[in-house]
Amino acid sequence: MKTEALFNESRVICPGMVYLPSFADSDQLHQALQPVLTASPLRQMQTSRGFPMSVRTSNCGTAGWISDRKGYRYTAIDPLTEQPWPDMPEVFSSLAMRAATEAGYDGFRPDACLINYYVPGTQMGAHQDKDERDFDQPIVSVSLGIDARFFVIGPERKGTSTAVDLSDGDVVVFGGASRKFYHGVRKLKSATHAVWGECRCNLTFRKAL
Ligand SMILES: O=C(O)CCC(=O)C(=O)O
Repeated sequence: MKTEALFNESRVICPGMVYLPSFADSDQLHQALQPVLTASPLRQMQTSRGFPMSVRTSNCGTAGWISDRKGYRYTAIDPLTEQPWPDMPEVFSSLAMRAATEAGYDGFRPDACLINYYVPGTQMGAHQDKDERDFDQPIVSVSLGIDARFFVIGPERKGTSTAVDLSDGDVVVFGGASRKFYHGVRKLKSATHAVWGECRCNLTFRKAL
């Protein structure tokens, strides 16, 4: 892997992308997540090329992001349970709205929360979030559990990346110029968190529809 610059300053990672350390209440979110995962369990989705995704996922909100051989999209119905996705807990939506406002994006009202579950050894390759209708709306990404190295490249997949080491409770908001920047998560190192155990949970809030 090429060396990448490690971001260690406060707030602005790159134009439009704001880092809010220790912004989220991890215990409260952990509690609120349990009934969501009972209703719509974590599962390993397939990429459009038929490969299993590294992370397990689920969703809550009126729209849920899915991936299968037909491609990437939002659905109102969970294909696993054939029921609507569970409601987004109020503590989730209020956190996402507060974080967006804090980062300078007023009026954000998420309708989708993608839940990404990482265990040590899993990762997320560089990608853009571009399945949403309105790219003027930011994305709020909440890190819970064990640490992970998040990286952002820019509008093209190729280029120098900037890395940010994210810990439990950290939030990254990306909108404006960075809304469609390529980003991802490096392979997780082994660790254990007192509440989340040997895993990292990422909640990604979006206005999908
Ligand atoms: O896990 C993360 O911090 C990033 C998740 C992500 O990039 C995504 O869901 O699109």
